[in-house]
Amino acid sequence: MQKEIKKILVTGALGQIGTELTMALRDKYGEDKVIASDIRVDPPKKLRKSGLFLQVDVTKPDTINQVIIQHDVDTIFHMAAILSGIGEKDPHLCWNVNMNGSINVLNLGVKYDLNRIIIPSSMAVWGDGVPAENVPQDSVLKPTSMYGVTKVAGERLCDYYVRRHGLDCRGLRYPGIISHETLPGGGTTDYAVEIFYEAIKHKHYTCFLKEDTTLPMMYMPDCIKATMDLAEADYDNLEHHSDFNVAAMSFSPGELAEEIKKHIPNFTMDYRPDYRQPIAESWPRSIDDSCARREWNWQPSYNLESMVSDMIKKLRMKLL
Ligand code: NAD
Ligand code: AKB
Repeated sequence: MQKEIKKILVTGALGQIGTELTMALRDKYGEDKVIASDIRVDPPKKLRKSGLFLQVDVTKPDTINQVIIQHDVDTIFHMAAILSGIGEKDPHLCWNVNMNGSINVLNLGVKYDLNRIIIPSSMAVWGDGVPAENVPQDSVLKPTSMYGVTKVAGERLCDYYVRRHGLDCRGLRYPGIISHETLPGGGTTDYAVEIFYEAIKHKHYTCFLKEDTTLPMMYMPDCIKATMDLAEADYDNLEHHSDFNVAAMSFSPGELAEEIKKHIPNFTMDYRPDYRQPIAESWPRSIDDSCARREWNWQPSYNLESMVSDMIKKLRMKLL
């Protein structure tokens, strides 16, 4: 029988996903059951007021070790990472945080026989040799970015710890995540968040990807649901562990701009592709997530239309 989740540590809790995940975990398990941590020490008020926040650098195993012992942590949601854009500018930092951070968390998982560890992966695991449409669960993994290299190695590492140590480690390959609470942290899909801020504030956005670059994307409520549902899924039903494909919608910058124009008719967009264009071109246009649907009943709630409408409503309340 699977053990209940009792005390959670979230690493990278000040990031785009970590901030909203921490609040959702506190709602579900109780405010005193979820410790937020990050290398940064500037938590937003909501996160600071709702529970404990600690500074933890995941490249330093002693600091994680101390938190596990002092607070009786049994489950880690490991969200600390360096994303694709910053990773290409500083590949060494990307390798250090993503690989050493993950192996530190996994080693402590074995040392303290932790209940469960959730480590996200990304669509960045794909590169040369995959079909552009409906890339299957089990496919060739030849990423061309340093971030992608660390994500493939991270998945293989987690599955190794499952097999070798019997550690319950789970992960999903998020597509680009769109949200209105915390700005994204330096990825290739960040345009799909920045565009909303600029459309509402200035009615214009200069996009760093080409107009027709279609990528898989997901709205934050679905990302949080996927992460928490996978964490609670019955272990015996899981054939995969660290590398679940998950999908929700796919669109290009041009298609996103057209959808935004339905709400902001005078919005305009131009295109100035930069170093992130080749990264985006190395990723597939759409993803087959049938294994996640079969093994833990994954199903997204938002499509392009409902995501855009909700983003504009929420950001108008925040910005105007
Ligand atoms: P983010 O960049 O917004 O946040 C990462 C957080 O990690 C930041 O708050 C940063 O301060 C922290 N951090 C960096 N170095 C650290 C260190 N040494 N020790 C502790 N904390 C450190 O990232 P995110 O978007 O929230 O991503 C969370 C996870 O989801 C990552 O594994 C990422 O690869 C994955 N993912 C995200 C997306 C997306 O679109 N946001 C898509 C696919 C996968
Ligand atoms: C990035 O663009 O780096 C992330 C990701 C898809 O992993 N959003």
